[in-house]
Amino acid sequence: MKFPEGFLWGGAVAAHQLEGAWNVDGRGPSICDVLTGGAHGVKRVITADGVEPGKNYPNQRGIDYYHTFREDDALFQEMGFKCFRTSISWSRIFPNGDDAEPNEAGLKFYEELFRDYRAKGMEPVVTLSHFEMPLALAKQGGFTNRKAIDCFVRFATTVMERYKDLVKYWLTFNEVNNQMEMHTEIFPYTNSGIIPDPNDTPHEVEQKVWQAIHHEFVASALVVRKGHEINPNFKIGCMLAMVPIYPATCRPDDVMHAEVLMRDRLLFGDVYCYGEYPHYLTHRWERDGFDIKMEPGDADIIKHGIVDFISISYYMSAAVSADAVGSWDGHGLPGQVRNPYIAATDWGWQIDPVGLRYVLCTLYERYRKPIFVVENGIGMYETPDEHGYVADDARIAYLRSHIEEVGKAIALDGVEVMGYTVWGCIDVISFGTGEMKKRYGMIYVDADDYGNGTYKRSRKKSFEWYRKVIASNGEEL
Ligand code: P53
Repeated sequence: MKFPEGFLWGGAVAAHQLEGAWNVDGRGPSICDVLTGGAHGVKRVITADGVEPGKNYPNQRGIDYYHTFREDDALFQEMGFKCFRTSISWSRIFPNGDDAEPNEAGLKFYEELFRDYRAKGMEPVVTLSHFEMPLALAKQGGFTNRKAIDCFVRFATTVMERYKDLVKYWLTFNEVNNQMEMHTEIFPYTNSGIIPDPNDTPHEVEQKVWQAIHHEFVASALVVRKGHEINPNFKIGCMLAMVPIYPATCRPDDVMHAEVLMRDRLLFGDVYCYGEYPHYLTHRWERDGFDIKMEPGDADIIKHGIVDFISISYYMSAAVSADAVGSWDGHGLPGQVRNPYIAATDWGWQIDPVGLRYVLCTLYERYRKPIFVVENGIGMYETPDEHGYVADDARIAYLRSHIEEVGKAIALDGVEVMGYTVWGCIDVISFGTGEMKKRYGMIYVDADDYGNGTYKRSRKKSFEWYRKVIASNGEEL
């Protein structure tokens, strides 16, 4: 298995899932600070009016990385990371989103953080928006409000200016396509700051989501353009959650159903990479009676803000049957069925390494742009021994099989892959459930779902395994 020279091996996290320190040094509350902890099958609750007494808000604590980053980074360095992906918490820089001046303490924090990555030999890969809108902006409609474009572009240009010599790789909106699950409240909320309104009909919710998406496309394109002005060497990418959708059978109705649903992912790549709305989307808006407000210059902005590369998260695949659509309960995909050929995690995520090669091929053939796998990993329940050691063989098996498929995409299919970062390389708060016990790390963190524990870090078995993978540039799997 040959990986290219300079392949960016590393790990990935997001500010809201590990920094904690939610109300220090001038930081304003963000949308994730008012999300309660849930569990598999127990939804996280959005308390957008504020913090409610007696409720558990895990993102306010994270794993306290705000205070421990130097020591944690030293562990990443020990594994030999070539890069490290994190996000900038928007409300550390603009506490309310529309403040007149940025918060210097926040800017200083990320300057120290990015300097620390560089000092430890890790190239920073920075997500600008990873479910971290300032709560104050969400209360004004989030990205449904055109004002959010200006606020986001100002935030992005402020940090791109400040870190222009420290950061080269930027990602705009994390997993922007999650919100296509429009009626699962958490997705429009975390992608776009849309606070659920119980009075909205499904059609009204959908109208809001499409409007927000349009504003995000404009914002992203402006950021790509301005970023290249700030530093022509910047590489600015989009970020898609790539869960490929397979037809449950080769029955033509199933194939067509899967094809139509895949548009909900590919439409984002189409706009980011081709610079215009695909026909199937504009047709769908017209067909279904959506009225997306656009300003005269928007099409031109989108045309001239094409991304340099595509980044993806990859965890699982899905299968759909045209027959099951009628029984759809509004969660997950319409007609989603279990794939009998593959296993699933304890959270029901279907493990499919070949699907990773499949999406790398699909995206490269369609867009011909380099692809960066910026999230891949497995969430598991884990109990360490008395030394904090976890023999996480299942994680090693998961990562190995997925890295093998990345290698095949490079060696057999000729796909240009820039790098690979393991999601939650240190245990963090799960995004979907808010749990600590859904662990992804190669480093164990002694903390539970309610913030009890010593927060001590310890190396799992996968730590040494991944160190060798990186040291051998992927040859020793
Ligand atoms: P958690 C769904 C499908 C694929 C990726 O997720 C997803 C989701 C949302 O649950 O989210 C990404 O922690 C996201 C990360 C997140 C990670 O996957 O729910 O970008 O913030 O932590 C894993 O198990």
